[in-house]
Amino acid sequence: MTKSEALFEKAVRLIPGGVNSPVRAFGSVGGTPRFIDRADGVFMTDVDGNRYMDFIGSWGPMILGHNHPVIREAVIKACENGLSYGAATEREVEMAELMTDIIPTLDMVRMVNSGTEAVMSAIRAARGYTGRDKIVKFMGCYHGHSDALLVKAGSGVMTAGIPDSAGVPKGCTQDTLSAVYNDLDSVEALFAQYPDEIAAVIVEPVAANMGVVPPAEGFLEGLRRLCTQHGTVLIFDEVITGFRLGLQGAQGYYNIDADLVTYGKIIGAGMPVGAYGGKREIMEMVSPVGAVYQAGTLSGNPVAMAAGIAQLTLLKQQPEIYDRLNEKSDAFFEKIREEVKKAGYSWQMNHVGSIGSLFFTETPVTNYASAKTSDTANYADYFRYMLEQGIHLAPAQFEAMFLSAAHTEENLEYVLNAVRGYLNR
Ligand code: HOZ
Repeated sequence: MTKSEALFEKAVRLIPGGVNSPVRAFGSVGGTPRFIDRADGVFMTDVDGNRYMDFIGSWGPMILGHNHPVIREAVIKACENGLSYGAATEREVEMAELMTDIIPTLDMVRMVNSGTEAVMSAIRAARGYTGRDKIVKFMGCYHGHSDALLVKAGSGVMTAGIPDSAGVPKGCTQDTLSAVYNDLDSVEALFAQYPDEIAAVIVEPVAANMGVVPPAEGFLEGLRRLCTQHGTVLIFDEVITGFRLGLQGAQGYYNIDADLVTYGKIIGAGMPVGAYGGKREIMEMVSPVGAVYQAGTLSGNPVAMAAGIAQLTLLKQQPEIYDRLNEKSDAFFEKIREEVKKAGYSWQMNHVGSIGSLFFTETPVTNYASAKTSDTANYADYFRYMLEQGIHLAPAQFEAMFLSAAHTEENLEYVLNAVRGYLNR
């Protein structure tokens, strides 16, 4: 028995499913999750000493690779001054200044501890601002595990095939309306049905929790137009795309301004951090200025801020990192597409910037319904093959593959060879 197997056996007795987040359990791909001991650059090493080239990247934040020396040093230095005060710090102001400088639509920003928290707080702010209750979300988009958003959600919920989570009272989701991603008509229909009732439309500008699904041309522009027309707050959930598609995230990449934006782990360089921010008149609804209550002892934690500031500063100083990363990723994903085609398959390779997903379906994947046509057993087979080659992909079809600035051409060539190997077995 390997150490990972022994740990998993023990873990399932102590932790639901043996994991602290469902997707880690390998439930849809089979086998035992690898218990990771350490990570450096593009490699993760498990407790048995096996090394894997990592394409999870902690679900996004490791855009510079694991254990980056600048971030590590910033964290160690911050730890020397204590771990948490529950009081205001200079670093929080520095972080807010950094983010609002980089992102033109952020007049103000509030730190929280995760993407889930960021989203539920942004929605509360939008509801407080508009005095309306209803929100529109898109099927297959995932905005964390808060009650109101677990309606036809992506990520682990989609992998588990659960349309709505148990334990969520009906009252919590009665104001959550579902639309079809990339289908403006479905959004227009909801506005027609509930004129003057919709507080917010929340969207992952690039859906990355039903696998990667890019926005169709005009989709995000259409959402912007409809929200402006109806006095509705447009929320971009940039937990995955923020500081990943470019310094200004999807807003910059697609040149669309949202009213509120939510961020997650990438702004903490992997530490538990999230944030929401946007227009001053909405953010000034948040307490202690306004009547929308939201709080947190660990929000703006000094160590987490040190990590995030180090990562964002580095990215701000070297924006060319994004050009190189996006170019390299584009070429890599296109080569996978070519290999798949050459091998005689019609599978779909979706990608934007440094995130991508291979879907095992002939149907173009543009929304929740088409993503679900992917043969997940085939994905599981592919995942296991790649793991045997020392390549750690996301252990579920409906997640993204994340590339980082640390992945070299040589690393990617190794992966392409493995893909070829899989296709020609
Ligand atoms: N899709 C999730 C990240 N956005 C996967 C990570 C998790 O749930 O643990």
